[in-house]
Amino acid sequence: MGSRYGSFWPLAANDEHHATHRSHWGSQRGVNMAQSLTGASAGEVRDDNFLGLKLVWCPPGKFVMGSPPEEAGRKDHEVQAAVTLTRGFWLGKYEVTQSQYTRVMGKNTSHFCATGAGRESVQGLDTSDFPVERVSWLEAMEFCRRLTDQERLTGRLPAKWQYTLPTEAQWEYACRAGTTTAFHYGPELRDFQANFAWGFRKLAPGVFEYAGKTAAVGSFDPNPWGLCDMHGNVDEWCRDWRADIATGGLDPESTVESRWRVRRGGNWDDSSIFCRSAVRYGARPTLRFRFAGFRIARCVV
Ligand SMILES: [Ca+2]
Repeated sequence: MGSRYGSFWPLAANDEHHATHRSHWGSQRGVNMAQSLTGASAGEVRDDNFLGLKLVWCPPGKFVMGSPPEEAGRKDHEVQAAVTLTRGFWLGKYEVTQSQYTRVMGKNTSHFCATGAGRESVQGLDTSDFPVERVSWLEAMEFCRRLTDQERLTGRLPAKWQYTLPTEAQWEYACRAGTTTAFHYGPELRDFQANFAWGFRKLAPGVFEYAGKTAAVGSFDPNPWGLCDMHGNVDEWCRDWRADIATGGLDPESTVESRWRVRRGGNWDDSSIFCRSAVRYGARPTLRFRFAGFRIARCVV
């Protein structure tokens, strides 16, 4: 695993949690599921939830968060910091789609859908698999709470595990997937690699269109762990309050209230430098943007 994923250093599997879940579920039908909630290797995919939402295993490990001073487009607040994530977690392979959001929340407030203000730009398109946007941080967390409740009722989710938003550190760790360049693809983000401004979307062989809108999730190549659209498409809410700089350390999460919650990854309307792995933006948790959606994590909290 170490050689395949470059500078990624795996830690030992968390046997303590494994054992706890086995004893709790030992006499119930969830025994096999609970035993196996710890993934085996980076990139393992599960869809063991009522949405069939695909989740990718991100193993425990260490990485350097932030960007080096020489990175093009780098901001001062992207100070590099060593991070250790002591527990593995599952992260959505894709951004949450409009159909998934509607099933859980009973509404679709997206700009780019048949009932949204941007309906003309998606006329004739089925946007079910487009990422949901115009969701606030609070609504994203409510989605996670409802999914958690539902999965606990079915016995698929042990008490210590939750669906939630990833921390900023988890997000960047998963985005990089062992890479240290500005993008998981390398030092540049090129056309046809992501949905970003001045990138182009391939509609058919030889036919290209400037996007200017969201694209169906998974329209572009995944990163080394199989995660799609970490660069561009929609900005993704993270769980943390946005601190001035990321401090690193063990399982970091900024819980000190500030004005903003963190948004990561850039969006369809950003130029490539705003889609870099290290870019850290934020917004008030009540705001909705046609630029911002989310992907979910399943982890021990
Ligand atoms: Ca994205």
